[in-house]
Amino acid sequence: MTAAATARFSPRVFSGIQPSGGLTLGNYLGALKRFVETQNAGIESVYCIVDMHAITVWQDPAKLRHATRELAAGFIAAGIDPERSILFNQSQVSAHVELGWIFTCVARLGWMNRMTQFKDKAGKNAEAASLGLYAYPALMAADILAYHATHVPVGEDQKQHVELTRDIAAKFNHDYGVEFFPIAEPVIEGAATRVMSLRDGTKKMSKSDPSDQSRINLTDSADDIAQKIRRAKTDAEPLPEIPQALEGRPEARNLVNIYAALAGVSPEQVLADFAGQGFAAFKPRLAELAVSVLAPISAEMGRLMADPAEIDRILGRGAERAEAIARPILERTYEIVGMVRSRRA
Ligand code: AQP
Repeated sequence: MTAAATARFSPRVFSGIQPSGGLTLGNYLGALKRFVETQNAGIESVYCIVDMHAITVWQDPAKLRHATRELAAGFIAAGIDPERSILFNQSQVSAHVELGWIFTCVARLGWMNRMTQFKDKAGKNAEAASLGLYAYPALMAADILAYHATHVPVGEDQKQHVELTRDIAAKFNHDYGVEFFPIAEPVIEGAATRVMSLRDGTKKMSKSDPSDQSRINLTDSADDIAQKIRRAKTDAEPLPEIPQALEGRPEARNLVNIYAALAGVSPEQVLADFAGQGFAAFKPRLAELAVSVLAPISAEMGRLMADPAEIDRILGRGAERAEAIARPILERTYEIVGMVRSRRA
């Protein structure tokens, strides 16, 4: 963010994940792992399980409840401390939806028509997609701006939505002659900003991909992880010496990037260690590494999921803390827009 656009806002991070299925390695490397780093760097962080976004595509209610709790367990198992960070589910803080409506009235149809994720998710049958799926980015802008968040760590796929959030904030500030909302910055860093499907290196690894073989789930057993990596699509060439030589080899590049992100090293370093070796040698090492990182997270998720009441308590407490930040910002927004607010609290 430019210094001018955010100078008067203290740094605050907001990010969210949808409980639209189990967590994938893509969510872990592109989001969760980085959330933990941000929290540990001491930056005030608000993390949201965006259940209202999840229902833009129909969700089975029992599965949605389970996925929400499992996602909370995933956040905590990955290292989010609900005392230091604020962790809650979106539907418990109505400020998101209220501000979302105001932003639905600020955002322009032309802007929404350019959102590539809607085109990808709605596919050829856009007429049958929900209105919510189309309007989703306005709610996402509200998620971020209800906290006056200045930084939004996301994977590459969400960059366009954070840019739309900036446009909405700027238009609101301009239309009402205020400097009320910060122009939040997407933070897209690391070797795994876009983890690709194990079956198709040109497609994002996604929790809603119909093929379970396309992704590694955080709840997969060690055997499943090893088997999925063994079967991952690759080519017959050995690994090259430099990342540039992976051009035109999306599957190979993906596995190298995954290795680098899991090991916390650069892709250059991975290739320095594996150049000249084929996938028969590389895949077992990658599987071993993935299991060593994910097995403790998966075990901790299992332990937390044994006590859903405690998870609900954590989410409830997080929602109260989130509300305490978002409600005054929303009330001020109502005032700016010209709503009469005469009800006694
Ligand atoms: N493959 C990925 N690589 C890197 N980052 C990723 N993220 C998701 N997939 C990858 C990041 O995870 C965060 C949460 O994403 P989300 O669940 O809110 O929505 P999404 O991006 O639509 O993720 P999915 O897994 O593809 O969900 P479905 O299948 O429900 O659409 C975001 O920061 C995202 O960038």
